[in-house]
Amino acid sequence: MSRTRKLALAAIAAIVGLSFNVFGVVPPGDAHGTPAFALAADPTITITNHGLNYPFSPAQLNAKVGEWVIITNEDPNWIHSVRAEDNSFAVDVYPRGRVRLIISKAGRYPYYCEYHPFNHNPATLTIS
Ligand SMILES: [Cu+2]
Repeated sequence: MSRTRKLALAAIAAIVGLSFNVFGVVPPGDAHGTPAFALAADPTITITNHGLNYPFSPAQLNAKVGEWVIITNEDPNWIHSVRAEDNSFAVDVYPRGRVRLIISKAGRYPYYCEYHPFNHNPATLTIS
């Protein structure tokens, strides 16, 4: 195996190690996760640390039913969550961690961080 290929496999392993699947939206039988690594094209919510503010970016994200939604926490210090206001899904994302969410039901899902409810911007995930 070439050195380049070994490095590529190590990089993929590192990404997979940081990622895990979350089941979103009841009924659970309709939600599913697949172990894999994120692609650049996946719709992504990024959480960053700006002092006392931890913006969700973009504030409005559109995705399709069954599509991977990647949540990346670039904050090196704090765990954050993405919890739908209607409790359809709730995921914790560790510092510098990444979670993949698959939502099986179309809808408009305003969400928040349960750990810092006043330090994030209002944000919505719209699934069509
Ligand atoms: Cu938070």
